[in-house]
Amino acid sequence: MTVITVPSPPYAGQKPGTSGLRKKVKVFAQPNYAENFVQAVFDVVKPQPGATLVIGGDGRYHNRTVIQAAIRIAAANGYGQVLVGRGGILSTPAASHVIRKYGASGGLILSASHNPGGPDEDFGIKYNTANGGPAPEAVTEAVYLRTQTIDRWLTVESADVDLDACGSTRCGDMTVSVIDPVADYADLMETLFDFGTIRSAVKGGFRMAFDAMHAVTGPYAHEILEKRLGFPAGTVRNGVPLEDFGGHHPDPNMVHAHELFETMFGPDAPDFGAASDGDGDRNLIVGRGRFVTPSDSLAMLAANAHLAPGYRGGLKGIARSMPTSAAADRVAASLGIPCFETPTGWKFFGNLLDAGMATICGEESAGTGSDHVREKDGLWAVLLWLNILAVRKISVDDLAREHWDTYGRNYYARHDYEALPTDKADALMAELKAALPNLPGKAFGHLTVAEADSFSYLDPVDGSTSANQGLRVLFEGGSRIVFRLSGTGTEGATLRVYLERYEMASGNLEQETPHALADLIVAAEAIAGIERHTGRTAPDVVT
Ligand code: VG1
Ligand code: CO
Repeated sequence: MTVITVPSPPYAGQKPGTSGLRKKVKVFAQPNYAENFVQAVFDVVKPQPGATLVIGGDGRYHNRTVIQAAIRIAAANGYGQVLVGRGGILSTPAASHVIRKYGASGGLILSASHNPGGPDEDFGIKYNTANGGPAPEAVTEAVYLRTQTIDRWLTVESADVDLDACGSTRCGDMTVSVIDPVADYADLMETLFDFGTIRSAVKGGFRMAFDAMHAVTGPYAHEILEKRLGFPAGTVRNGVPLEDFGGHHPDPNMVHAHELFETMFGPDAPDFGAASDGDGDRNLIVGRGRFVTPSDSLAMLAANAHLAPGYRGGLKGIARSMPTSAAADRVAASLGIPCFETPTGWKFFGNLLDAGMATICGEESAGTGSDHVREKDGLWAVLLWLNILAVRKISVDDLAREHWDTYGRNYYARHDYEALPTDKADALMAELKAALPNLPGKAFGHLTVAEADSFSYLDPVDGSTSANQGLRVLFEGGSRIVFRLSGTGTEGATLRVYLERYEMASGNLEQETPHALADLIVAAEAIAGIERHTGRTAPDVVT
């Protein structure tokens, strides 16, 4: 095998964000851009000769081009085997499972998740380590440093691999195996959930609608929901992955999955509605006439997980990202298990899961998962919901009400201000950070600030610290506002404002969320001066 060295100057700005490197396709398509990044990853992780690498993506535009390049670069860097999903497809959780199942040293996941796709839209590359999880900060930081000094990438002379047929072929001295992207993952789901009981519910007339949003979960949902669980054909909507997701944002929320919402709030709503995002790691849960916030979903799943075979032994702990509501904390307290609060991004759950300290994790951004893989997992959450509903024979709405009657209700919303000029967003955050020490004791309407800080996380497993993970304003009585800048956007800055208000079980559990949060919305403006800094008077997206 002749290794070819391609000279290549570094590119600025190849800094992985919350979940890998995300840029416009036009940026990634520049000569050497993706190659430099992939080579920088290999330079940092230094694969053992003969190691296995998993490659897969969400099927978006540019996926196949980067996969072909990455295969050749892997061969030149001494990998012994690449496992790649047929069609270049692997959902993020499926990739995590494949890495673990086949003992790979790591994997490349090509995705920009919920961001739109197509020639003028977004692309992304993320490296996952041998545990199947996103590389921790120490690795992503080292990769970034490497991209700044890189001066070459390695490749081999080899024809493109036929990605559309399962089977093995050679690239240099390396074996490339094109694998069924769905089978391993679907089999794993059967070990965790009671498919028999769900099938019986379906036979008994239980109906659902699943919106795959023309993204990666289509083939997984067809196989699992329609084939293995017996839901009728047509249960899965928009089930064919498209390179541009049909021109939509594959983001499962009220804004981008509005058709599903219309179905679920309409006259002929089925029992259960769900959707997933571009790369299959997020989930949207909506019952007939009842939207379940992701924070509530985490709490409700944790409270009922023991009803599924994979979790019959109970949970070791729960972990949630800091901006996620405290609903799960109350469940953990009642189960007598620990609850961990981590920074935003799934990579921070990896150590807790590996150490057996947490079983279930979740984020307010529609991410839920468990220790079965090391990524959040959209269809997993859908199946756990189905398993619980099938066992309990209860509607989503009744389950939610029962939960709030027991634990109280955390009214919650996230307001996103997108595509802000970066300097304005930075100025807002800097000014707010400087003002935090003066906030305690101040009143905003009848909300009084109890504490205010910049969230810093001390990882209890490896002792590492991650500072500047969001600005928190905590009010007396348990209400809270969090301010943070997104680390996944590709255009300017996105300000996220997270609003949470706790209402005890004996309180008013029947309010509309915007009404329940009205005081907090006013306080957020008074505290941060969003309009003064950005000129914006309302968020672009409310989830
Ligand atoms: C967002 C979410 C975060 C999630 C991340 C990756 O990050 O807020 O909770 O882990 O996306 O999810 P940010 O930095 O933009 O707030 V995904 O489905 O895009 O891989
Ligand atoms: Co995603």
